[in-house]
Amino acid sequence: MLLIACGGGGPSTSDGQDDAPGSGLVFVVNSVGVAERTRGFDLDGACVATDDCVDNRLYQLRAGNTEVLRVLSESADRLLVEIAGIEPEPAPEVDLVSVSLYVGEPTPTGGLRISERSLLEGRARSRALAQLENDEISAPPGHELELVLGTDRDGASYDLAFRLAVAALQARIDPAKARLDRFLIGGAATIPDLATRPNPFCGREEALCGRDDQTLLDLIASAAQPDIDISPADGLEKLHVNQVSRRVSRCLDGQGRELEPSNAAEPWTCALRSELKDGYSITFELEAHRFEGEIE
Ligand SMILES: [Ca+2]
Ligand SMILES: [Ca+2]
Repeated sequence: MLLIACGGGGPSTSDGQDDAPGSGLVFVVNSVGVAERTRGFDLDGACVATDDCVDNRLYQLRAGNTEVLRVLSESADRLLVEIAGIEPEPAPEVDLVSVSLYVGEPTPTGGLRISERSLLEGRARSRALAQLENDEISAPPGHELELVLGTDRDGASYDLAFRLAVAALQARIDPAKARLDRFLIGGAATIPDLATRPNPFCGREEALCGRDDQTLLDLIASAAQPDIDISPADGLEKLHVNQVSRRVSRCLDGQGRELEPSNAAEPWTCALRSELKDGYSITFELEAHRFEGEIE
């Protein structure tokens, strides 16, 4: 007897969306950085020239890649990628799977525990429904993903993380399912998220620090304008940075109307206005290998 049927129909399939965190294939990210300008996804369906549709406006943050790798290697926590819902052989031609991102915290026994901060109601906060076809995993733009590249020195909060809107991903999984390579995660780092994150490079990589108390948005807006018009698509918001204070000094909505700061003495608080929703495209390039230890 070769098969024992379970129930009346064919074998049931899973897209992994309801699987318990840590029960799928877990990989540890061993390399991450911002990708070159031409690598990534077409997030907005628009092209700047023929065959130039990829959106990766923040590619210049590549200048911080060495620092990002240092933070990743020095942190005790691990960035984990889980793929759940892979069907056993013979695999269907197109297999729906779930890709989740977590922070793994070390346990005394050498294993990892999925951080509570990565979970919401028992599931990954950062999760995408993807397709697996010919060893290629892909999820089109449209997800909300948080990519935590490093935890801060006291472990209290993440200081090197990006929350990406309209996010997409792709990766190649080797046939032995031991590695993920050609792995890209792209999306729009939004104004409200960047405006609340301190510039992680201050005190570490001075070329990427305008002043000590600036936010990541202050750094980015001094070199680039948002390029991804997020709902409602009403035109791109604009930010001005004061060259003396090195902080955001004016915010304009998609129609070019000025948004007043909530605190007139702190002009950069205009970037905290709830009307601002647009973002800056960015692509991260990762490599990950299968985690062989225990997930608790
Ligand atoms: Ca595009
Ligand atoms: Ca807009």
